[in-house]
Amino acid sequence: MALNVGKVTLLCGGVGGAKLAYGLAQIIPPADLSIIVNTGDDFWHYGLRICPDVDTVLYTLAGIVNPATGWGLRDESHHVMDALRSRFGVDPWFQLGDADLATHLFRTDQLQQGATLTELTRHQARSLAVRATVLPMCDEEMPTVLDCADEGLLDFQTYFVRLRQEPKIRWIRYSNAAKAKLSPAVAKAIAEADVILIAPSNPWLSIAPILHVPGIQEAIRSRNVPKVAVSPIVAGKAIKGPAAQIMQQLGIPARASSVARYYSQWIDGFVFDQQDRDERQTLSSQEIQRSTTMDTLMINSAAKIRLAEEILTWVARWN
Ligand code: FO1
Repeated sequence: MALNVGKVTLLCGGVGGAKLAYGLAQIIPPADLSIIVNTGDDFWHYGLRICPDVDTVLYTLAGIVNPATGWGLRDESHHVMDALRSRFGVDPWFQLGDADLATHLFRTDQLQQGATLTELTRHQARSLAVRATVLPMCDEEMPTVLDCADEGLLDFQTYFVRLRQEPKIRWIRYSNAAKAKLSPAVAKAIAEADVILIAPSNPWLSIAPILHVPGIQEAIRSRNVPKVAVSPIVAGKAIKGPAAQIMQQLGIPARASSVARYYSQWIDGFVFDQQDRDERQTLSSQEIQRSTTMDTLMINSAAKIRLAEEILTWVARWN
């Protein structure tokens, strides 16, 4: 089903957000879809610039993502990581597949030649025949840093992958935000959107970094169009990853309504999962004007497309 709701701009993180991006890409013309992707997870590793969420979104839209993990490439080999381990005794705790390494080599080389992340991501998208506009949240490095109870300050991937999200988070820093700028491409995607969506990504690790790019909150608030977030919390648990555990550590009740309240200053609609009908009743229309329930679990391609359709059909009825 093709839906005519105009231009849609999605804010998203990696695996979970990419699923909704995929659903949207199947039902709206590519020229009408922009995806602003978190780059707070990005880091330098073996001298290479790695942008996990941007790559996850691109690989997902291109249909070449590893279905078992939701990140990396399908049918991937790992000769380089194996050689690092066997020849040099290095622990390849962050697994970079051989073909995926080509992405990081290309990106690093382009950055060193003076390309911006936005420009080279456009190049990457073109090479993968991805026609939707995929935008890094900004061109500057803005690493998310976790302040943890026992370990102190940890960079994102050390916390997330190396330490398996076990450290107890005390605080999250969206570092370098003061030096980041709203890129013209991100400003345009927000200014021209007829609908702004927030994917069911981790609010504190994936969406908050985007919202900390200077000027982006004002840009979103200034738009008088439907602005809708989809809950990443279902029945008190995160669909994927440590969102619920982080909420508890930060003293926030691990409930979908907490996420709705966190987003309430930017959005006017919230999608709860169908399992959270009771939870929805706890949210007043003063807090968020509109809310609804849907099956948000996106367990296969059909479910991703169905959720995208239901969200856009819902907002199309607002006027
Ligand atoms: N996640 C893991 O749990 N282990 C890995 O070794 C790993 C490698 C990796 C390589 C490239 C890439 O684009 C993503 C990768 N991820 C890996 C996923 C990534 O760490 C996280 O899922 C995101 O940063 C959170 O959105």
